[in-house]
Amino acid sequence: MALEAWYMDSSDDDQRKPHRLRPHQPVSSEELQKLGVFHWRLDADHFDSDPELRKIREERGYSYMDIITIHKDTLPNYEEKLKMFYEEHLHLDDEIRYILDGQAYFDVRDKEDRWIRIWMSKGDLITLPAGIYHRFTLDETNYTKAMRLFVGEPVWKAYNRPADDFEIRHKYVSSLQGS
Ligand code: KMT
Ligand code: NI
Repeated sequence: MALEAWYMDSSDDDQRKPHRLRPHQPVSSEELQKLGVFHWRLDADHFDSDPELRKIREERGYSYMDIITIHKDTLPNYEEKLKMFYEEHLHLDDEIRYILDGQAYFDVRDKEDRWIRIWMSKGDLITLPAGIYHRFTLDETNYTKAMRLFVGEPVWKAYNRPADDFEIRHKYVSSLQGS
């Protein structure tokens, strides 16, 4: 199953709304792959015994995992964290998220610095490459449960834009050349 993704409008209306450009401009999985964004569709009802997930984790070295429930009643400092997640930022490592329940949006910048909105729902696993500018928001349902995966000991540190001087950012930008 393909992911649903589209270019965003620039209205500063509620971040939880879809913000589809008019006319709608969808973005394909191939285009996302060129940005280094990869996607799998898995069986979230059986994530704890899913051989496909086990294989991905083994092959890619995702030794660490935890589960975060993003909802006002379960997440400490909910409002503050959501605000943080929606600040445009990058990480020095890949960001790997697997939606176990509910839904949410990940926004990533394309090569021309335009926002692409990726709609993630139950069963979607995504990897965002180290150095890509991105942000996260709940949608209008205001709830998601996500598995966070990481290679080794997790580092959640986010660097808000501008963070152009990091080597990983240079590396990421050069990886886009010619693709
Ligand atoms: C990040 O760094 O963008 C996040 O951790 C997003 C929230 S986790 C579903
Ligand atoms: Ni992030």
